[in-house]
Amino acid sequence: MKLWSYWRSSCAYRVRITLGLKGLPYEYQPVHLIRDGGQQHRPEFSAVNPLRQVPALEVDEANVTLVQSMAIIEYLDERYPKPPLLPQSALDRAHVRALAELVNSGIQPLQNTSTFNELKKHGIDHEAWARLFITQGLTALEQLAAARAGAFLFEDTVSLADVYLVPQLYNARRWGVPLDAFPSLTRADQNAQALPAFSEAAPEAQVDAEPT
Ligand SMILES: N[C@@H](CCC(=O)N[C@@H](CS)C(=O)NCC(=O)O)C(=O)O
Repeated sequence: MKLWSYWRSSCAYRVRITLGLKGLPYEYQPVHLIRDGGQQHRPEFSAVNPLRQVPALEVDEANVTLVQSMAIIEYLDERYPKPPLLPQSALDRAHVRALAELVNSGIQPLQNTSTFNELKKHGIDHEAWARLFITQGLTALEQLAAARAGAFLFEDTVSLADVYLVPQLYNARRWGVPLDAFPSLTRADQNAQALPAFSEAAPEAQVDAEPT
């Protein structure tokens, strides 16, 4: 398999974690989201993903390239079911998907590179914007998760929710969001980061990582 990725992309980070959890080897194809005006805008990449975003994953069947982290991760979970990323019951699966979706559609799009570029054009402080929406989102995530959180965001087993949480907390730290008010989130993050699939997927561990 081949993963189009950028070391600091939280969305590609989710797929890297999943590939690690499933024990799947892959080729890493860097797409620099800043350099040259953003390599995601090159025709060879927009042919892969018309929305010009990483991740994209070329899978090893039917010469297909998948886009959208949720679709990619659910595909990997269905095709390589061990360890499962979703719980047994339909109700629990809905809860775990809601936790992941809160990050996927409720936080990350508001702190995306293209969003920041537009804010800058309008003279808006994108860092304050990022802190505001990440804080609001994580506050909601803590409330939604707390009752059923354990060692991980859903009970005591790694799930899709942790795959979305850890990269989002990486971004929160990057933009200086205080995390003291989110004990369920930080506990799950700490336990997940102790696992090789998470530490090996970390931005700083990627071949295209840059000094910060
Ligand atoms: N919903 C998409 C979002 C993908 C996305 O926003 N990717 C970001 C990096 S995390 C990106 O490539 N941004 C490029 C840009 O905004 O120009 C997914 O989960 O895959």
